[in-house]
Amino acid sequence: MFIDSAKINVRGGSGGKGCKSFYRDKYQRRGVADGGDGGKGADIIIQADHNLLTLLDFQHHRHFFGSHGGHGSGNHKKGRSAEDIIIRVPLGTIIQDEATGSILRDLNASGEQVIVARGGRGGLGNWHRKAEEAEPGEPGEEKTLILDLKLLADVGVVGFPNAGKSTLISAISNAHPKIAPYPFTTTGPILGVVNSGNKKFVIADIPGLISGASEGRGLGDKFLKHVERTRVLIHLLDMAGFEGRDPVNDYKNINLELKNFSLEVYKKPQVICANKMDIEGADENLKRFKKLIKKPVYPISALEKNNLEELIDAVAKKL
Ligand SMILES: Nc1nc2c(ncn2[C@@H]2O[C@H](COP(=O)(O)OP(=O)(O)OP(=O)(O)O)[C@@H](O)[C@H]2O)c(=O)[nH]1
Ligand SMILES: [Mg+2]
Repeated sequence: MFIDSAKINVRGGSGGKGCKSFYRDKYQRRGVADGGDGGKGADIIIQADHNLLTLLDFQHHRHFFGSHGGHGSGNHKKGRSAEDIIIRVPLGTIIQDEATGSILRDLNASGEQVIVARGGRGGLGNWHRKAEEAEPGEPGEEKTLILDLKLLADVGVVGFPNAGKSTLISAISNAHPKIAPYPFTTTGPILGVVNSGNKKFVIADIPGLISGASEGRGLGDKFLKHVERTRVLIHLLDMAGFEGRDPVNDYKNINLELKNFSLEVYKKPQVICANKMDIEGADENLKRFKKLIKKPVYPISALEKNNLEELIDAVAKKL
């Protein structure tokens, strides 16, 4: 199961209480204030970790409460500071404060950290002249956060269901998504690494799009956000028109859905790829396609692994 968003509740630990205490020996009529300060409460920190791939853990574990700082004690002794809590999330996680809607951070580098809820300051002990009474610790910050994962891939493969996106990804990368002759086989995004000669890039297989995806048809466009941060798109077409579809219309329709989703995605450089060239009739379709669309097209057969090097080269060049 691919979970790409989660909601969590975080609260920093409260600060420890300051201490009220007086030191007195037998010669002193009035004691000397010597109550120490409270320690600081735990911060809640979110850290990006490249070993994680999903936000699945947060389905079960949603509350992260920091422990409070130690209380101060006599003889100027400061309470201990609480240990911070570190929450690990996959690279590419966007953290949003639910109450304000503001994006706290977009974690893109492994190890990058952000404090999402500060622990409270410890209260002052009565040894401070300004604090006649010992103070209580401050409460920690509390927030509800929305975590959203956008995959970080260099290349996204877009196309109609059954165009052969998963077949292509398993032919050129280390990923092996399920392949089947029915639409919407792929129900969540999948990442693969292409490693060919001196060329290396990360490629994302996303579920198929259909006309009306931007209005929620099929699996809708909810997975398209995963291509927002890619740099190049492979626009994969079933050039054989195997299911009675017309590749020229498919090409236009997918572009229309991309445009409805976001202009930025629509404007990304595309490598147009004609798949299923091993099937009869694909050649004629390709001729017609070239005549009408007038853009470079890379003919391949993902199934028979034909011309894949040429495609990888073209993608690497665009990158
Ligand atoms: N003849 C032929 N069949 C292909 C080729 N590429 C894919 N197929 C077949 O097309 C069907 C769909 O392939 P998938 O790779 O699952 O297609 P997809 O685009 O990932 O489909 P969804 O995940 O449903 O969007 C499968 O039966 C594949 O074997 C090709 O180059 N030639
Ligand atoms: Mg697929």
